[in-house]
Amino acid sequence: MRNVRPIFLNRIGDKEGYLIPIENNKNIPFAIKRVYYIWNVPKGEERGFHSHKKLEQLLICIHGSVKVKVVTFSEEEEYLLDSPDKGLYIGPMVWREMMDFSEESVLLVMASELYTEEDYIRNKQQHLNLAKKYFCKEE
Ligand code: T46
Repeated sequence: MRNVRPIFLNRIGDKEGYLIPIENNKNIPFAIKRVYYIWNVPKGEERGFHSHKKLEQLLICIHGSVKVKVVTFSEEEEYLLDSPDKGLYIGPMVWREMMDFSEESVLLVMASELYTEEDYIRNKQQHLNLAKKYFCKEE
């Protein structure tokens, strides 16, 4: 799917435990300007419901699991993030919804830009219109 791809993060270590380094423009396709994490999400709660005009992000569920639904305008996919070595890259103009947070899950997100509400599209119809223009221009 355009602007979305799973990224497998190589773990280092064995019996002594694991370590995963994340390096700008090396195993992820952007430079990190911001990191945040989401946890303590009550059972049944859903988050997201927006897209971003420019922002690129990498999502990793470092504890527990979460489902992420992603939508451009013509394509829709669902990913299960259930391991610290499974990353999900989400680029611009992709609607995302996060659901089925397991108890005690922690979703870690690395972002290419500082936070600004101006980059958000929080209306689904507006997203679909803008995403159609964005992806059709690319073809
Ligand atoms: C995304 C998914 C995966 C800040 O003040 N700074 C920040 O860096 C962020 C991310 C949020 N906020 C504020 C904005 C809202 O008042 O925190 C509040 C909750 O944010 P939001 O409702 O956007 O959270 P989610 O979980 O729906 O979405 C977040 C990110 O905003 C979004 O970019 O892709 O996680």
